[in-house]
Amino acid sequence: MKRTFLSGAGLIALAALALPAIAEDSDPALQDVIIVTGTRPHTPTESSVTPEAAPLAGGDVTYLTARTPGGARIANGELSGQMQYRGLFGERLNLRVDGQRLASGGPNLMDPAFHYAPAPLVASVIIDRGVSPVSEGPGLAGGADAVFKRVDFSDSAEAKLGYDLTFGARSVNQSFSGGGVVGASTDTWRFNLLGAWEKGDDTKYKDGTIAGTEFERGVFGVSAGVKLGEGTLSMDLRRQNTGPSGNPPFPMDIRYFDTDFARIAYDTEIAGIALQAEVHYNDVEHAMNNYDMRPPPSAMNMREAFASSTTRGGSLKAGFDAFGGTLLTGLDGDTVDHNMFIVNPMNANFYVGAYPHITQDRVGAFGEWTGSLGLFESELGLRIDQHSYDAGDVVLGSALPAMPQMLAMQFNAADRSADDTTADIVARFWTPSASGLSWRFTLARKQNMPGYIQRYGWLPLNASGGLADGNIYVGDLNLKPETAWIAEAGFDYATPNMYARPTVYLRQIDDYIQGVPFDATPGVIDTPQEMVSSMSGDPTPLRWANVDARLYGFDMDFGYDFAGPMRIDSVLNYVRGERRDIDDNLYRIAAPSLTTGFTWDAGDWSATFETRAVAEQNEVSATNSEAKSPGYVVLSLYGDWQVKDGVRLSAGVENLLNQVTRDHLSGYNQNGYGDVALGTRVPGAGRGVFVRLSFTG
Ligand SMILES: [Cu+2]
Repeated sequence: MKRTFLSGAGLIALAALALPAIAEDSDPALQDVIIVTGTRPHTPTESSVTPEAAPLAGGDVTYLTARTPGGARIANGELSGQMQYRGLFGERLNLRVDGQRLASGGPNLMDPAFHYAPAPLVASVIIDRGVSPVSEGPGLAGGADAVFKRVDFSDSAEAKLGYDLTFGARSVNQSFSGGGVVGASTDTWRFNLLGAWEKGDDTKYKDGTIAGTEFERGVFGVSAGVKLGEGTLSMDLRRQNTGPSGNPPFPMDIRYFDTDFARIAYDTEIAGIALQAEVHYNDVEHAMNNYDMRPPPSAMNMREAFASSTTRGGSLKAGFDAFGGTLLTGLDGDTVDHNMFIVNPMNANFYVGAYPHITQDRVGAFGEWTGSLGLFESELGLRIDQHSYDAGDVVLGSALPAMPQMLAMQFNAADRSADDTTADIVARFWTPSASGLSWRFTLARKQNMPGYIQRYGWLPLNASGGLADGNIYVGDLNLKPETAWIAEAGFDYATPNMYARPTVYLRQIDDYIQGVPFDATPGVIDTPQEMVSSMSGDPTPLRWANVDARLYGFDMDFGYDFAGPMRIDSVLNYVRGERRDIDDNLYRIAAPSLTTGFTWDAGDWSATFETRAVAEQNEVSATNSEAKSPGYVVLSLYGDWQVKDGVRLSAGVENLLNQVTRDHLSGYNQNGYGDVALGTRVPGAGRGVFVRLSFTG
């Protein structure tokens, strides 16, 4: 198996502390741990997964991150999966696509960050264990970076071709995916093209077809770098076109996303100070509707929504030796513009400026020190961000009734601009590995700004940043930032034939933003908002509010390599989310799960029998009218063959027994086509085979 170690700035020191047996040793047994569980114990502060490491479950890398300790997948569509990490998801996680932060375009996160990281392009996903370092930007707790494949600088002056391509197919939805990078490099320049194409039909399961699971996505771009004197200049350009792709748990499906990415960075070193300057840009254009991929409603109720977002950002970082360690300092910031309007294609007078040119500006500064403190290695970080935000004027068409017209007038008359300051403090400690054992402790205070949906939702709408709970929501201009107080402890233990990495954690979140009953008399239609919401089919809308919450849990991965070719690898997850201000649970929290792979490893080929057992979830949110879900067990069989140097074949059967699974995080079906009853949880894929072929050179 090809192994690429990615070490970002400041991580070189950490890499030296990585568990030697697993991270650097070439013992094939332990190396293959990665193949089965999809996890690669990396450093005390990070772990990573590679797309090659797991069955081909789909093009969405959130299928992959769901296989890691603390991970789960919020399934809002084949290309709209959100990573959940230790109970948090959506914009609370600090997600990066090839190092770049971005604002999603869809008000229901139909394009969550990893929508822009198609599996054929991804070299690995690096997960910040527990909490993200402050140097990677704000975020309420953890985060992850989907690192793209690249033809990197070589160590010779002679130009050399390079490629890393992956092709896959699955029978369960007749899907094809293919792509990767092709390019050339020397020790002073590098250049590669990148591209991917994925297309699939509706997914089948035991009882028929799951409507609205078809998808289509293409990406193309370039990545280049050149060494100039003491520095390196690099550039990435990319366009992604997502075609019609379904979202069964939402009231609409994707018609398209047309999204551009650009990034230019310069790295250098002056007088012992490592410097990086970077600017980035991304622009999302999106359309979705409620009639192309599902039974069309009456002409009066046909809707198409157009959304866009533009992010412009940059950062300047400096790293140098200080106080017996390394200090990384920096300034960063971005400005985001969101716009969304809704039309009725059958009525030219129906126009709603639902989120009118909302701007979110941020400027931040941070310092992050890494070094030894007594028995511990440590990372101590502080960041301060200054935020300002505003919204434009709502414009409404004449077809809209009096109530929305009145709400729009109130919104336009209100003061919509304000400022906030957030402060993040992170302290991570770990002991150098001794006899394979390394202890880890984290204490942090992290803050997160309210999203634009939560703040500026003047019109009662079924838009919630992807919660897909069926509720209509109303925003609040006076929301405060969320504040999480985090404590985590665990250890990494590895010997030549076993490993275990357990973690316990507690996250106390003040001012957690979630829906609450609109007023003291829910169901009594005595406000314009409830009237509008009721006309849209929900007489009991929710209002975004600051509440108090707590998340806690336990997760671990562990494995044992028996004498001979047998090996076992497991991932165990348990997380609880509850309200502290009232007796209720948090919404859409993953059920406890245990995934175990039994692997026969014969050197250049291996075969794995995998069981995934998921418990029922009874700890549901009454506020969000969340339904309980039953437990399930899925069996899979897959294998991996290193055909020859640079050619690798994987194949397998998913869901061997063709079970009907209804995962707690899969969302309630709103698509009237197909065989899944409306309002029931969207089932997982039925039995199917997959093949995947990889070429590297
Ligand atoms: Cu959308």
